[in-house]
Amino acid sequence: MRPLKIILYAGGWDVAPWREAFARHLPSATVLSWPTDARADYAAVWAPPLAMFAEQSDLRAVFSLGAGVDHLVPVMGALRGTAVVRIEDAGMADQMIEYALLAALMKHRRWSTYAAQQTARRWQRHDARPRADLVVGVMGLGVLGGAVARALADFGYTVRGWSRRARAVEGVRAFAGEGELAAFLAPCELLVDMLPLTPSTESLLDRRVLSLLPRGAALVNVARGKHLVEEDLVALLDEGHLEGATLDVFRHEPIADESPLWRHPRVTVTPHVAAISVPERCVAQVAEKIARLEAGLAVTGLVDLDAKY
Ligand code: NDP
Ligand code: OXD
Repeated sequence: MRPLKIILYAGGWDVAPWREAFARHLPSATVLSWPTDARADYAAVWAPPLAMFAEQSDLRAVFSLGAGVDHLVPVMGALRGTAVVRIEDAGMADQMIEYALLAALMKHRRWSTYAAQQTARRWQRHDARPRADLVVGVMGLGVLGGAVARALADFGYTVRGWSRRARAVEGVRAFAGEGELAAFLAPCELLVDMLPLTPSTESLLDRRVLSLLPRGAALVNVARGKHLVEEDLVALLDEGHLEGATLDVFRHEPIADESPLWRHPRVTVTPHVAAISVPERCVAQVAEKIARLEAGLAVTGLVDLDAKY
């Protein structure tokens, strides 16, 4: 391979493990920090500044250091004509499966009911439920959502999935588009959000849509905080329409001290850890894709700049 220059920009993340992974997987490449006077061949970035792309006109591809690409929206105009490639799985699907399965098991095994009974010191047994009784809806059937839906179905839950275009996922009843949203949601006792953040998914989980879930349903948001209208969620929890919510992502991260989500008794908060990018696995994938591009071959994971995912 020709000697390559790669700009590494990790936003607010610790750059050291990424730099070390590049040294292991692309030892002949020069890894640059930004700003730099050099012209790079590739950029691997998280939340990069727009000025980077005004200076770097020789980029052959820009790699997102994560699965989501909403952090690139502010610079997408400057990326027209450049291949934008995102991380596909690289160890994140297994983490998402663990998180969703944990939430599904808690719903299935009535964890919040028993927690409330413990607070009231009430000893009351409830009937066992077969796994197939629990209907789980997964919004987004892509690399991560598709893996989650399949794993929950393999475990024995009744799983339905919703995507933009019709998708076939083994063991999963598939729905597509706005027109099928209400039918998709109607029986889902647990809704797992795995959508990307785009203009069509922003604030999608509002009072209207969440009210289409059956009474007693619970929400898991492991996708993006801006999908959810947080006040509508809190109102539906307080009114008893929703039983609980497990939230990993938020409109503003970290959440403010005064946010009601921290102290709501039926909200579980985790700090954007449902699936953490593993630098070793992500960089191995980026290095493999760079080798393909250098050889004139196609790569997967290309971002559609119009659809914004
Ligand atoms: P993909 O791009 O592979 O999949 C996206 C899915 O969402 C596709 O099935 C797509 O439909 C569907 N979709 C997009 N827009 C719409 C819409 N308007 N209506 C219905 N369906 C829609 O993404 P991944 O599975 O790799 O990742 C999903 C998201 O997970 C990321 O974008 C990121 O935001 C989040 N994430 C969160 C992490 C965390 O730690 N909390 C970690 C990693 C990712 P179609 O199949 O028709 O294209
Ligand atoms: C991602 C994330 O998009 O970590 O990869 O949220």
